Amino acid sequence: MTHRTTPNFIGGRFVDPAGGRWLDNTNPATNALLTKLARSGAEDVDAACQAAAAAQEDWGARPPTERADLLDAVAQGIEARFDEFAHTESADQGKPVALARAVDIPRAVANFRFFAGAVRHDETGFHEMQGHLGRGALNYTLRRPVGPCALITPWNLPLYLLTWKTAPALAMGNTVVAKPSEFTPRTANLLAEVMRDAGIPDGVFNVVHGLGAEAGAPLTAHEAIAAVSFTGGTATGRLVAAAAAPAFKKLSLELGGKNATVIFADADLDAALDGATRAGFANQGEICLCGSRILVEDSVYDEVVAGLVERTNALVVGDPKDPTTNLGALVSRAHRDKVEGYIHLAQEEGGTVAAGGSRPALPSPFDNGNFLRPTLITGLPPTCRTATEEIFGPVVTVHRFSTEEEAVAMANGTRYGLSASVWTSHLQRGHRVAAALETGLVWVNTWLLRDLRVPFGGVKESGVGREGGIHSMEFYSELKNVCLQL
Ligand code: NAD
Ligand code: 6OD
Repeated sequence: MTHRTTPNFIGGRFVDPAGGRWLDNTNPATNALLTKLARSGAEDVDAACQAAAAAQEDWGARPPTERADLLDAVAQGIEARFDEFAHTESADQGKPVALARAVDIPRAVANFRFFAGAVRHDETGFHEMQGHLGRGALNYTLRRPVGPCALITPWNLPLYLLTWKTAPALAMGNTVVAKPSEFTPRTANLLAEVMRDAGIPDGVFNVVHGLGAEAGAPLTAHEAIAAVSFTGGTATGRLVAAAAAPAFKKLSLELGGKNATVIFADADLDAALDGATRAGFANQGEICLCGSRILVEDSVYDEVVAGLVERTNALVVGDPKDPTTNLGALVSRAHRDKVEGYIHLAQEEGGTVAAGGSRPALPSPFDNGNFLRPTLITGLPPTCRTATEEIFGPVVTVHRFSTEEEAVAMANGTRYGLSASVWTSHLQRGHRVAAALETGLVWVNTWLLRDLRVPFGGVKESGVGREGGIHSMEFYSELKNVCLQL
């Protein structure tokens, strides 16, 4: 049987990798071969960067309204192929099609519409200087593109995160070379088709596929690249930062997390239980914002654990195409092995598996997929490895606290600082705890409620910089102040 290939997209054309090498790409739900993926190297990266550099001047000089109209056309193009995008994303990643339909693909559309609107309404600064001896000055600020941007993205929310970077980069007049995750490459190529059909000029959007070390590393280091926006693991982020720093490239890093869900006794417990379960297991727990540590106040601990066990056991794991499925497959066998390793480690560290803990029994062909039941672990010290290292799968630990101070100290007790959610009906406490948490994002009585205008990013080892709204626009542009003596 021959398989379709997933080539690179360079200068407006789909092209095979220069070295003629391909990677097998499989469906996580069955491990059947999906596609042969371009295994690119420095030569392909160079071609993509040259194409981006050649297109930069024209794209950057176009009026923002023209770029915005094209971004709206891209949004429309994704909508026109909505089902194809949703099914492709699910087959690549393992997530339920229903989740791709509800979250990933609508968010990709929203990313283009949002940044089209944002660039149409963009304003820059004006500072009048009162005259000295009657001679004043006017300062006004121009916004200019940065130049070709490298956008490197992970496998958990492939199109969602690729478009979260691509839309503002293009809106601000930059050309792009994207390096999607080698595990989830195909929606990037669908996006390339949509870009081409929408009339995005050749060379403005390029995609190079392949392994991080072979394609991502030369891309980050390429001399034509002026800015690097990376989302992925903290260890990879360190390599990307080291490669970008010597050339003083602009750098945005969105990295790992080990986020706390903090439940106080005064919370609406039904809402908190629903929220904590969703935060723990959405997208198989493969979201950097997932609440993988649930901290519960002493007096309601038993009730909360019972509620969590009931809700966790009720989640359906299996065929991603079945609309009743809550959790699909983990992205790869290796990743499932890693996540299972943490379940074993948790037991060695003294934890008790209160729900899940094993693979589900599924019919063929899903018996060959990378499935794992959603798992709750109790009885672990909050400082142990299972409770402080990023697992990035459907494994959640539950811990008890007795005071607000203890809850905050526990929540802050990891090297990460991406997000948290706090569940309480005490208004003052909600604000107080939100202010004390060492994270870039805090949700109170909700989780993953996103407004695309707000700053998004982490502190500590969860990242550097902010994306979203004006923060993305600032990252993907350079400000130039002009001071005019009157
Ligand atoms: P990863 O770091 O392994 O890979 C991310 C991307 O980087 C991939 O495209 C990969 O090919 C590429 N890459 C790998 N080595 C590289 C190198 N040396 N130079 C340049 N590029 C390289 O991450 P992953 O396993 O795909 O994703 C999971 C991780 O991403 C988790 O840690 C998760 O928390 C994190 N993540 C963070 C956010 C956020 O917004 N903070 C969002 C999603 C995922
Ligand atoms: O919602 C977003 O904008 C965003 N960047 C989410 C990242 C999720 C990480 O897995």
